[in-house]
Amino acid sequence: MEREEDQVGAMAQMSKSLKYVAGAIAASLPASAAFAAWELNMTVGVTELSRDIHGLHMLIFWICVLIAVAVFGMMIYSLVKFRHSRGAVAATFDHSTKAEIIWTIIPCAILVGMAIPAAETLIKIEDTRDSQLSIKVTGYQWKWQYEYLDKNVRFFSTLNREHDRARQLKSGVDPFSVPNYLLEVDRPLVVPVGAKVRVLLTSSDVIHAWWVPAFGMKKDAIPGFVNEMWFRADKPGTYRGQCAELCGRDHGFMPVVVEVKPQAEFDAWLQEQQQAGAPAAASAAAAVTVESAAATVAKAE
Ligand SMILES: [Cu+2]
Repeated sequence: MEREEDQVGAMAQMSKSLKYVAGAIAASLPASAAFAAWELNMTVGVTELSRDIHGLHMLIFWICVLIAVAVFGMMIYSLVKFRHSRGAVAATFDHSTKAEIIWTIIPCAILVGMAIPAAETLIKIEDTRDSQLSIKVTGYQWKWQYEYLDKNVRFFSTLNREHDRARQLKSGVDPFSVPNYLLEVDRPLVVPVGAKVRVLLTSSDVIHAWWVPAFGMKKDAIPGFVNEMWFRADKPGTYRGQCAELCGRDHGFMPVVVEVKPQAEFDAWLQEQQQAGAPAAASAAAAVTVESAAATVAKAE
């Protein structure tokens, strides 16, 4: 009797742990818009690269479908047509140069046919030349820092406070009542529409990965290294993503939000940021001047 109870207890314990494991797996899955809508296919996205990547993905997919239909069709046909009950007799030859040539040339041609468009897209992805804007993105545990190079604008982007509160255990806030739950920040990255934006990725602590699914691009931010990527968004809007590298305890709480604005609105925003940051920059410059003056005085003494 006691044993039975033990068993029941152990089973209950096991199903509880299974629930935790399932919960952990569910929590670690990316909460992208595509996933939320239960779409099976990749999303097309809003950038030149994401469309190219989607086009390449569909091309390779249909080539694979054709191969599968041809190979399985031939197999099923042969199995049915040449079955033993219909008196089929196995061939006796053990080598065919002709067959070997055919089954070498056809797959090679298919692979070359796939490699050409794939290489074209890969080269395009790596080509960061002629960008209109360069932004340095630094990953921190657990936030992002954006620096507009040569524009004197730099800020941190952190998980929105309301969302941070909602995620706390016993916060009393129903996460389902929070729009874009855990995909909202205090200060989003702002970029102009139609501009080629070069992103320089690095990290100050551990490996992170900057990812916006609608842009089709994801790259690691590694301490001590600078990775490069680019995107050109052709539709204004707000695009959301997440850190895609298991970077520590709060890995799930460092979202990426990008606002794509028309050029004029972006210029106004940039100017506003520059003005807001100007006093700090000026005082920093003044501090440097004072320091160097002090050093000169010290040297003279
Ligand atoms: Cu991270």
